[in-house]
Amino acid sequence: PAAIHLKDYAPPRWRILSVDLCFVLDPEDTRVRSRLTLVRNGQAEAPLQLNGQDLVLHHIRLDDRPLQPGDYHLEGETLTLHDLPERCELSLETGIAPAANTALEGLYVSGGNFCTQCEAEGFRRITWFLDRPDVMAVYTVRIEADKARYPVLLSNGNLTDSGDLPEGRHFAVWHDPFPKPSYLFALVAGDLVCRRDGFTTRTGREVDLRIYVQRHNLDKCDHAMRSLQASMGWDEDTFGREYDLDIYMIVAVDDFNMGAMENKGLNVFNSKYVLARPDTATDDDFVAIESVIAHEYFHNWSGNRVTCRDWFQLSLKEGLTVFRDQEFTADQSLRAVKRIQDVQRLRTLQFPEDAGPMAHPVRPQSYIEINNFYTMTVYEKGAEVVRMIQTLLGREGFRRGLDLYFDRHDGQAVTTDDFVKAMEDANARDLSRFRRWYDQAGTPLLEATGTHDPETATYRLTVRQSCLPTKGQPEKLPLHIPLVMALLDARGREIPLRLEGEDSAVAGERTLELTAPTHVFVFQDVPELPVPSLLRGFSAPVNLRFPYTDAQLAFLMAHDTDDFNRWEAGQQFALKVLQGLIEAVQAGQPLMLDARFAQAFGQVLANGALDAALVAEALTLPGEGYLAEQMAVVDVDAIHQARQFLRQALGAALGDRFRAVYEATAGAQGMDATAMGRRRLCNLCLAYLCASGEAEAVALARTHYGSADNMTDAMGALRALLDCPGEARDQALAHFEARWRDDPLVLDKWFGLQAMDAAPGALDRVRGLMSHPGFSIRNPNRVRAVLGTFAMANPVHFHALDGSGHGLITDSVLELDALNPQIAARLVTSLSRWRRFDEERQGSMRRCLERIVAHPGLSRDVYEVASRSLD
Ligand code: HT7
Ligand code: ZN
Repeated sequence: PAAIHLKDYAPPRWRILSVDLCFVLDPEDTRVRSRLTLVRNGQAEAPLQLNGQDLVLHHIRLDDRPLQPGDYHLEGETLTLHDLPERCELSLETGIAPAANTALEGLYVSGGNFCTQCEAEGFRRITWFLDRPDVMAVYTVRIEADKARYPVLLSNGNLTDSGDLPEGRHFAVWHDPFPKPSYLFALVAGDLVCRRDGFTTRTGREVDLRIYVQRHNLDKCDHAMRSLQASMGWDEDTFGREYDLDIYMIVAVDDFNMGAMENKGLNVFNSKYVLARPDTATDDDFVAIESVIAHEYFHNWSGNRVTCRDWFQLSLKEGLTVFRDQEFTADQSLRAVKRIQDVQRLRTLQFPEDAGPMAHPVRPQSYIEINNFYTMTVYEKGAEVVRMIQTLLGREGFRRGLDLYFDRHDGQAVTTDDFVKAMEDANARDLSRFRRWYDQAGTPLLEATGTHDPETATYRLTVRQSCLPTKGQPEKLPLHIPLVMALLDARGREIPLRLEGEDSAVAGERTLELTAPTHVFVFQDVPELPVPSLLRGFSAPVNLRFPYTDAQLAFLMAHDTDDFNRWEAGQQFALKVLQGLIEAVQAGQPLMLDARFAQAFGQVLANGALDAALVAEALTLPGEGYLAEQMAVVDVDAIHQARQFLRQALGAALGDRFRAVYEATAGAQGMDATAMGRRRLCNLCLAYLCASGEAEAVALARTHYGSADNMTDAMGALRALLDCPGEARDQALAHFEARWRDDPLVLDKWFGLQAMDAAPGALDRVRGLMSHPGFSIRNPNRVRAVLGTFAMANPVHFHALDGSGHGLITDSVLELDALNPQIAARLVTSLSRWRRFDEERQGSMRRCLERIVAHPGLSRDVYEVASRSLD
């Protein structure tokens, strides 16, 4: 398949001013009648070329004149018409089969209801169209369907008409006054009920808010509704953005490829990000729902009102919107905890992507299948790039830039350059070097060293930036990097900072701007050797190296005035300890608990002044994936053994303290951030106690499960019991399955828990899960729960030396590819980084990738990931 390149972008040769659509819904044969008002946008001879996929063309008329096959050219996925007048109306009738659509793109059926997913290029599976984001049109949509089976008929914008039709059918007409690209089109029809509420905007307009779900889920919508209202208020207060239609609808569906979709006025959501009751959803689920609801709502401005010119600009809307949702969540809870979680996600998922064969810049240069570029780089690194602009310009400057961006480009399809230009213009700043962040792949490395001269009372901080080559980018240019830092004295106080050449010192932290390969900063009036606190709040998406001693790390763990860096010091200390243990495992030496680390760890546990959520983060050891990233050759077994040993040893050495904190935090009530923090810490203590192997701990976990009145504690107990094979664990798992077998979202948790179980026999367990009556390869949530979890969260068994784990995933990829290429391609990424492993595993993974590439009839999606991985 051919690649599409950013350098080949050309404006559309035709524009579509308005679209009238009429859907006559039928699961097997839906008819879509469309009437497009077209105007030429380029040279007179330019033909009109419309995109279409898996469509049956029934009729075609030009300005009400029926066309014959000779009047147009239909080849592959393109419908071409020559010699059209300057302005014309094209009418088409196409046939589609939603019930047979297992790819979940275009119009499909989920739970017996119709729904659509058009981003990125799904609209072309509905009708022939200029299916590209820089073609924006006004839509009027009529839907006709059987009234008993599909009582609810929805599309974008406002309802303008509805009524009954003969033979038990009915219709609805929706009009969206805002011109939009086709990827924001949506239609839903089905047997749904809605939870209604309202929101009064800051200018006093009433917005009707509706969440549509299946009837049995109506009691799980309160949290989503509150989250929506909070998001609307926050976007007005924080960024001055007000909602623009009279109605905002959300529909929850069970079969969905991603999290949710921001269609104008009619968001379609994976039900996982809508439905929640404290007994069915964990605290993490509640937080994720709030964040995804906010994300999709924020797109109304960052994505819908101002959209992308082409799909290479995807981060224009996604990076900015992730940044906005991160800020929203930070304001609803503890900012430092949110930052820690976002950075963990970036490091464990985005950094590896940026170091592997799928590495690409935030603005990619080419793709074969755009669906493969909804990546951690475009979303999360894109958000970091926006965050760095805020750090460089300050909050007020950033707000000025964003206001200018929205004013200047409202109703347009634009580029990331337009975004940066607005930031520059509103602040009279030059961000030309900063722009390289959009084009350069790879994670930069900052190597810092410090020397103190007591004679002159100066501290020299030297910082060098570099970045390893990535595919197609052998040489990296220096980037513009904000480095937020402070110097701490022996009592942990921030030393006022005065750089050479400055007249006066500034209290607290400051932002150093790195633009060259190396910088030397000389701080004056520093009487004693300070401990530097660098990259505070993770001010740039980079790896930082500074030669801290264990004592300095323990000092920062206890004293750093930046909460993020206090956590980071603990992580770096834990990393050093774990690396030592991994080496000991590899050398066959006995494993010992590092006393200084255990002491520092115990002090955090005993520090009653800290917020419980922050303590829980500090006591969570770096994950196996992050540890793997730090090794030259990944040794999954040694990593697992070392980490399990440290958990067990800490659990045993600090058992009394864990027990005391467990008792002190147990039984937290409510869904506020404080209660959630307490539950998190309580369940973490339980996990350490169980890891210690004490029989008493198993009894405690059994009681914890039995008395849990919420899903967070029930899952906390089950996770802790995973470490304790035996009757208590088996009984709890069996009880959970019986209790929740009719709730798919809860049952996904049960599937996922077992897929991540590292005990021997994992492959047979996963095979067993795949033949469980509740397993369906057609449901993306279930596939992610079983196969996604096994491949991503069970490294010891996924990378079993005999290749059985790789083989299982490969078989599943090929089976899935025929049904849902997007989900299949996601699963292939688990094999991408084969070069990181020992020879045997490399061979096994490479052979799997070769088997995939050689498979006849492979999708573009899977081909692109597998072939790039082998390159
Ligand atoms: N903008 C949405 C992306 C999305 C998507 C993309 C490809 C295929 C299916 C999809 N579903 C949703 C989601 C978002 O980032 O807000
Ligand atoms: Zn988004």
